[in-house]
Amino acid sequence: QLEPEKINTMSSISTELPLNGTSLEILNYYYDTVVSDLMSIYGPESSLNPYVQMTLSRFKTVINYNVPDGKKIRGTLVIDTVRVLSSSLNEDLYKKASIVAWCIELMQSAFLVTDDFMDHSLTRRGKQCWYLKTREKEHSINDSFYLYSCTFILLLKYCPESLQIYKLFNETFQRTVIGQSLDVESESYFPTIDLYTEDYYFTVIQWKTAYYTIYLPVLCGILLTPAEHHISTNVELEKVLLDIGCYFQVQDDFLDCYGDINITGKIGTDIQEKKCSWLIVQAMKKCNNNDRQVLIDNYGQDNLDNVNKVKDIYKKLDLSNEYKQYAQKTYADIMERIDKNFQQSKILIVLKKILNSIHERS
Ligand code: GPP
Ligand code: MG
Ligand code: MG
Ligand code: MG
Repeated sequence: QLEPEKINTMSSISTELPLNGTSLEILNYYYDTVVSDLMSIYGPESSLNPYVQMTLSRFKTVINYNVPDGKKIRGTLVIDTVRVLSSSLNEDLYKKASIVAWCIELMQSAFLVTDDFMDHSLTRRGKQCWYLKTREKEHSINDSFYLYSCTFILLLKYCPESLQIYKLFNETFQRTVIGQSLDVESESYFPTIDLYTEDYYFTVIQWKTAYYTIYLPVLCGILLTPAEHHISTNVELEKVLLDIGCYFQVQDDFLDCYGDINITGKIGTDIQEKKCSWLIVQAMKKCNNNDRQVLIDNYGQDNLDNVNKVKDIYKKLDLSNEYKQYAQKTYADIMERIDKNFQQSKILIVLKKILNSIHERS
């Protein structure tokens, strides 16, 4: 049974488009439009087969539980990009950008519903994971399909002319699925955890996280801005966006072990799940033979004692400090590349804004 008080209805959003508000306020303004479009796609409620109506109403609950409560980093990034690049901002463009932004948030929620099931997680955004809320866990697979299918309904309605955006969504979706497969199959490619490599790690996170988290929103923002301001996408831009995305996932791996659950809203499972996480890759680089054996014996076991033994080694190796150094260096390196390569372009403002907001997050 769902707890009604936990279902977000976003009832406090403004009734007028907050043109001078933050990108998040603009995004939130269009939430009701998105939900009502999705609910009326098969015709008015009165003419609908009652069973289908019942199901759509259940899917409304799925959307309200899984979509609106996140930080919406990806969604706001689309609007931020459009705001920086376009000099002829109008209500139509804001609406289009916001709908595309919600499409990314819908895709993200589809990923999270499935990811939490696959990772045996318990909480997400401070609430129980969706697969623990459905009558049977397996129903969440279909709910994830539903959430993803919403993106194409909305893209077709609001961007019928943009084949490029469809292609980008589809390709990004598949890249993420490939990344997720690498993530969950790490154990079959590397029989013991001391064989996990940094090269493998960065391949996994680029594919499972960086494309959909940073590359997709910024590219959507670029594709949505009128042609006269068009930024040509180039190899260096792609590299910087993906590297920011990888930094984001390294941080996510760090927070899986060291984050405050009240802030992250999720309880980490990377150690139990034997993930090829940034922390274990660093631990393997730094540890002595004794520590290595303790890690091999205890990593990947769903038991608090085993997990604590792994955490003790992380502490002994001072991995939080290792992370701090990595974060400072990565931030400085990417900032330098942004300054060097994008001085002539408005995209510089977007890139610095994303990098700074990620660098500051906890
Ligand atoms: C982040 O991994 C990657 C995803 C959420 C992509 C999932 C892709 C699918 C095709 C299902 P994570 O497990 O570290 O994220 P979190 O820490 O938020 O659970
Ligand atoms: Mg997960
Ligand atoms: Mg995962
Ligand atoms: Mg994680």
